[in-house]
Amino acid sequence: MPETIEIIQNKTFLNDTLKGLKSKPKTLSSKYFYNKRGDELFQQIMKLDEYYLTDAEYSIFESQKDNILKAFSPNGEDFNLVEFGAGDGYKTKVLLQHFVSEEALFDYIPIDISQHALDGLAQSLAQTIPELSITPMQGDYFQVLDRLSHSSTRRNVILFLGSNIGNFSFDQAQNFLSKIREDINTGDQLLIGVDLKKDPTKILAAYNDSKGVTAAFNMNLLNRINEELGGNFNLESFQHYPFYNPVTGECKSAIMSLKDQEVLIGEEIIAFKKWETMQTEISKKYSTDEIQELAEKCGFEVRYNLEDQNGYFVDSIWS
Ligand code: AVI
Repeated sequence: MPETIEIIQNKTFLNDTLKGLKSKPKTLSSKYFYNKRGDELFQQIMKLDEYYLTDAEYSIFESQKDNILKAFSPNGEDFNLVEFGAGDGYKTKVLLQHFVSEEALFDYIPIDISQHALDGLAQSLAQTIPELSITPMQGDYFQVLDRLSHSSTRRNVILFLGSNIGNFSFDQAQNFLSKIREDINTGDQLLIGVDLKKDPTKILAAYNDSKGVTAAFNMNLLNRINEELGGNFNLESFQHYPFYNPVTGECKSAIMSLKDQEVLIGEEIIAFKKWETMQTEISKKYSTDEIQELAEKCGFEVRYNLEDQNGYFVDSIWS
């Protein structure tokens, strides 16, 4: 990465961090989870038994891949399959493999801010599904979507998987989805993976696994501040603390101070009271009625809700 870009990114990280830690209650932004170590830990989380979300969505794709293709292309029409934040494509490959074997006419367009992530995905897909037509696009989701909507005559089908929508509050989700609605054309569709409200014990276990991987993922944010912003957080004096509110469906992850203490970040001193928290992430769960409400508020119509056999997760197809 060129040095000037790195300096600007560090400055934004520093400004966001200090702003969050000076607000009441204290917050840290979850977008900074994903450095190299954070990516590795998230990969491990997705393989945990307690983190049921990945398996649930995978099983929906396995069992409904044919119905999904029919929903996207009822009469064999060609389309762009546009994925927001494709990651390693583990679940998407189930659909891609099926669509290719059915000789569907589509181009797979993964969008990601990280060129590195896109290169890795393209390489692995070239090996596993060599017949796939793939056009990775690096950049901001909305800029790329806007470009596609104006330059391509094909219908766009957008994938936003893995309960990524849950990392927004309801209002933020509404803004994000309304922006998608503004950028797409009539006939385009959206498939969105949403984690459903369920037994609170099940949800909490997913964010407080017995191996402590999620705790390490959350606390890695403090390591990152130490390493990149000259912080001196002592990780022993803080604790991962997730909590779930079944009324709002919000599972929030926080980091709690275990004593009165002061932490240095660059040249700033931040004071913590014993038991004080920094909220780091929101992972919101929805009921199917709330999904309906969200879709309608953003100008979409829910066409299908595809659930896994346990009723944990839904892939909702909107037009
Ligand atoms: C990426 N996102 C949907 C995950 C979630 O479930 O909110 C991130 C995560 N945080 C802790 N575990 C997983």
